Amino acid sequence: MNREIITETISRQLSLNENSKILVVGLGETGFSVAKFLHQQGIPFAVVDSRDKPPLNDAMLQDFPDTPIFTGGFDKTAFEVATHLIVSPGVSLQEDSIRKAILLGAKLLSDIDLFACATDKPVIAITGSNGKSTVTTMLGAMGNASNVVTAIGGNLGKPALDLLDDLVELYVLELSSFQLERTSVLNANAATVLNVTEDHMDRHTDIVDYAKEKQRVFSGNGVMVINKDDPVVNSMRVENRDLYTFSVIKKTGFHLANQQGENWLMNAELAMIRQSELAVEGLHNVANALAALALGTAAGLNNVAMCNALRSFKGLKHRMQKVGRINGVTWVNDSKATNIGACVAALQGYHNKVILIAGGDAKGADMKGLVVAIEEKAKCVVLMGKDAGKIESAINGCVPSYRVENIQDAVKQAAKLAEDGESVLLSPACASFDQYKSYQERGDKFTAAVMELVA
Ligand code: UMA
Ligand code: ADP
Repeated sequence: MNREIITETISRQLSLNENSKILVVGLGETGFSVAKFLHQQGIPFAVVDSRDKPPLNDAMLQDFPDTPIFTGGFDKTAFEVATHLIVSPGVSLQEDSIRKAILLGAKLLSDIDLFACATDKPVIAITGSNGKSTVTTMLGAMGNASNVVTAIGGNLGKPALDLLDDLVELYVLELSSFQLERTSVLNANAATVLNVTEDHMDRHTDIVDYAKEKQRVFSGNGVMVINKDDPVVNSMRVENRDLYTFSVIKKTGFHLANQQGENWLMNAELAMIRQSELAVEGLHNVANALAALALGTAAGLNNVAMCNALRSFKGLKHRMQKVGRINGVTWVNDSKATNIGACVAALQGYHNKVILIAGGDAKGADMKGLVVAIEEKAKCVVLMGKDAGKIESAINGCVPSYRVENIQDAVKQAAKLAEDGESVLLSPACASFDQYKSYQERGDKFTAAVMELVA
């Protein structure tokens, strides 16, 4: 889309123009992508970040030396004069300065709103508590295998605005509840909420509020892709909208069926691909593949190409990633399991009992949701991090538990407990931020500690 059309769309849909007083809140990846976009559009803005030295501060000073930047707190005056706030997902909308500015009449926007105004190409939007990155990546591969130039990003990888390119024919966006809660003009051609289980309870009032924000992915009039196995998602259906459903239990649009002794992923009566041909394991990944097939079909992708992409998709790092087999013990890195639902899905994939390493920052979740799966599938648990005690109290001695200081000690402890033929699973059910920069750092340190066992 050319600059004039984008300017006109932004002005019409977001009432945003060169006279607006725009405040970009947050100078991380999102804030910087917004700054680049507004600059390109010739729209002036200021930036604020509560941190003393936000990550993109230097880049901002270098690329946009004339833009006012306020750091080390939320500058009161900057918020008072703002007519529009473009708020990064890491910043809570409950922040005093934001609430006050909105009460004074400032309009709340997100980078996704800007993105939505800046493209007329098809967009697939994916949210859910778990599986977003997996399904987004599957769709990226499916699009490119269908010879459709496909760009993926959002909560995963590049911020949405950095993806904009005239050559792109299909955008696939992973969206978090934080991105969705501040977005109002997205109208994706196809969208899904993969599942809803408790997460981010430190930022949302309760699971109802969290689900409501996720539901915003369906705003507009695109195709809804609904998980029939999740009652919360199933209740999000809207009358008179194009709908695809998927299920790993029931016969519905996209489903799993046994044909002549083999499980097939089906689109109605059409057998698309055998479950055994998927390169990723676990029933949750079958659900992910069905969701991706439904979204891809809604976007008009080619059936053969979609199935070929699924055959080649080996899964992402830090998600049920086999790290190695040492002295007969298999070590698995599922550091991205940052909530209860992901940890339960990981445990459910095992036939034999495992040694589970869990703990970290529970983000306000009630750890009772882990108990049944731990009782059924864990021989014992090794617990670390801020909320280790919360898990210990929840499981109340149903299996033995061991407290450790960090991931290296967890690996040493698990190595003592594991016997030939068993598996050790890092699937923390918690975020990593209490002890590590990210789930990636936690997973990498786990892998390094496992490798040291070989040495
Ligand atoms: N922060 C402050 N003060 C500020 C601004 C931010 O303290 O003024 C803190 C936030 O509380 C947060 C951190 O800085 O702890 C980063 O916040 P940000 O909004 O600047 O983050 P970005 O760098 O823009 O990254 C965001 C997403 N991060 C979050 O939602 C926390 C990234 O998702 C996303 O990839 C990126 O935008 C591009 O779209 C990461 C994430 O952890 C992977 N997402 C959460 C998740 O998946 O569970 C939702
Ligand atoms: P997200 O982007 O939503 O965090 P990922 O694909 O990165 O999702 O996976 C995060 C965690 O959730 C991993 O531990 C993974 O094994 C698990 N997971 C993936 N898909 C599902 C699903 N459909 N249901 C439950 N857990 C899942």
